[in-house]
Amino acid sequence: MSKAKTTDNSGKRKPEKGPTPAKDTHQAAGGELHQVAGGGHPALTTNQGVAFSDNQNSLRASPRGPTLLEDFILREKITHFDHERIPERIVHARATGVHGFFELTASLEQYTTARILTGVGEKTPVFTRISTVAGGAGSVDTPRDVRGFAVKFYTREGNWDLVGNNIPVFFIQDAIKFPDLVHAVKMEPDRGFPQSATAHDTFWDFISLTPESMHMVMWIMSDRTIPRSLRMIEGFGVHSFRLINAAGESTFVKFHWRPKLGLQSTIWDETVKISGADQDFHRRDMFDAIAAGNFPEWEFAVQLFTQEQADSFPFDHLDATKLIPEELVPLQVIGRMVLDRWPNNFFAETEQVAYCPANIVPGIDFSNDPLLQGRLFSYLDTQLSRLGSPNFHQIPVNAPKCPFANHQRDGHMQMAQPTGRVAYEPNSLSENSPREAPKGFHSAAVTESGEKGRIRAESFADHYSQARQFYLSQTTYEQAHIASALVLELSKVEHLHIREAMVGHLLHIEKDLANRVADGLGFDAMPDAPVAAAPVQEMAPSPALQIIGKMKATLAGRAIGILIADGSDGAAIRKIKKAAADAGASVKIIAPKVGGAKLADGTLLAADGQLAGTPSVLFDAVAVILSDKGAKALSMEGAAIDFVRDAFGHLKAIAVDQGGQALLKNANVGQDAGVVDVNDRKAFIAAAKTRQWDREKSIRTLA
Ligand code: HDE
Repeated sequence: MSKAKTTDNSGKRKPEKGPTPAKDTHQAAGGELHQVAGGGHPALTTNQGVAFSDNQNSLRASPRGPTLLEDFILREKITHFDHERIPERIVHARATGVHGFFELTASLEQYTTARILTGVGEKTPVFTRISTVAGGAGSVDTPRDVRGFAVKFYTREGNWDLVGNNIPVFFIQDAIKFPDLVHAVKMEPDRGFPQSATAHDTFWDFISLTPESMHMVMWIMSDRTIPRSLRMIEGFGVHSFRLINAAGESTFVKFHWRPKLGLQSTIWDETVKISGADQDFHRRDMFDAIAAGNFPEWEFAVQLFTQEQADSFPFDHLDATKLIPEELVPLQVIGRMVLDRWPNNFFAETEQVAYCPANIVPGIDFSNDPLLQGRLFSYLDTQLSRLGSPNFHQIPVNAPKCPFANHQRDGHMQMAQPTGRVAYEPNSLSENSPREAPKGFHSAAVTESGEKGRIRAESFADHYSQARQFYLSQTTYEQAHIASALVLELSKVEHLHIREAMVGHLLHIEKDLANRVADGLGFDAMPDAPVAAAPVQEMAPSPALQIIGKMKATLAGRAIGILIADGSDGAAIRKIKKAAADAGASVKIIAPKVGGAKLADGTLLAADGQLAGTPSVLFDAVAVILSDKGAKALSMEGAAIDFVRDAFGHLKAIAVDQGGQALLKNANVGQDAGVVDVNDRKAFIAAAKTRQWDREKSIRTLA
């Protein structure tokens, strides 16, 4: 068999077109390549810069004899390899990181001195890392899980890290519970599974004994935790922060990211199948989008409120299990973030980036949220163990892009070489050593009073009102998904008393929900509700909490798959492909063989994906264009049957010609408004922009 075209004689792949803008750089930073290997390649050297001549064989005493300890090339290479991994993040290990910029569009000068929030039109570089929480670094992209949404702004006044999630509330109110929460959700310690799932006993045991988590439970059981794309999630700073203006006055603020592409999630069954079809579904989606120049973008918005307003809220904004409904305090859009550059190296950047909620800049300050207060300690501590040195701020992805100077010295892996005698302040020996800056960081002048103690504030006692508000704010489709998710998760819980305890909590949230879940679990009788620490308040529904209401009718950022086989109609394929591409979708041709299919006119159309490896779960809508013969052949093909059945089952639009229709029939796929003739491209594009929600009740039993 001949070698692939991208392979040269040395067996190395030639660099292909991708989103990586940087040139391949293999030499150590600052090093000059002094030796050349021929053909323009730099010489392979040891880390001491010694070029070597053989990278295939270790040094042996004789051709079939023992390997010699003196082989410094082998030892250096293996030793470095043995130390390639660093401790993985205890949470948020699996992630996608991307560079980009933030641009301010409206000034908050009235509220803050922070330049990042006052310099309209200024572009600030950012590095954004979006993660799952529970799974390890090698776990799949698509479990049911919260997504971390961490942004490092390299501002002119120092690094500001906004380390948030795609859900605006959290499980617990006090940082002291975090290790318990994480131990409960992670794989169970005796058996080592499940790898990244909440559907197991220890998680629900902890949750059922932690009523404050009920609001978050509603969010994680919603489709927010099974997003279609990382480009289609919201981000939230979660906690209240403070802004401080030039007069020293402070205003509370919550930070929000809103995706330009709108919100979109998957269907549970779809997510399960995506996890098998493409473990890197989200990372690949981001990589491909950036390579294609479709840079993901988010609006940056704030909710601003005063202490007086806060005092009037029917909840405590310092409690991270509560959100401030947009209807109560509207969002003001003040900027945008565009992610436009894939990292040069995953390890150097996405793995080594060290976020810390304590990284803030003058003009921004913390609130007393006890969860935030605990986080201010945790992140620096974890980076010390993960990155192994207090000098991790010198790693390029972590280093500020503004000047920084102080008297900290030495430590593991110190890269800086400070000059002079002085490493202390005050001093009289140096004229240019760093000094305090009067306009530097000031904390808000806040009066604190009250009794010292391990006390949970009374105002934190209401655990159900916002959970109820969230559930009642959803569309009926979304409510059904929440109920079904609870049934599925609790069905995997072995201990009956845990299932019962959970349904007991649901009684406080919404009786109908409790009934649906109790029924779905096959309960004979309704368990008792636990005693609530505070009465459940009736709050006005907030439509802003829906996903469906925030989906955008667009094909931008979405993908359409066209299934073809030998004998398919080339003109029909071209027309539907053009219509989809014109509407902003990315389009892929799928055929039984990756080499392509011989169309009716005799031409060969290469495929972008082979049928068995490219199921319809990877697309937002599909077209099936087949000759009668092709339809007959594919009707015998499990992957083709699954392709159309799943597309229908996942509520997607399907365009068909006569052959496509025959495949649908043989797969027992029904007909509805979302199944359209391939010639009615307008109808197909319109249907492809949404999901066929009404179809669901005819194909799936929801709780
Ligand atoms: Fe984190 N969290 N967290 N967290 N968190 C970490 O820091 C922690 C919390 C969040 O892409 C760790 O560098 C405590 C809330 C994100 O690198 C660790 C508490 C929110 C990321 C840590 C919380 C988050 C982390 C693990 C309770 C949303 C990934 C590795 C007080 C507002 C950042 C690391 C990245 C990572 C501690 C709760 C978001 C152990 C103690 C609430 C997005 O320091």
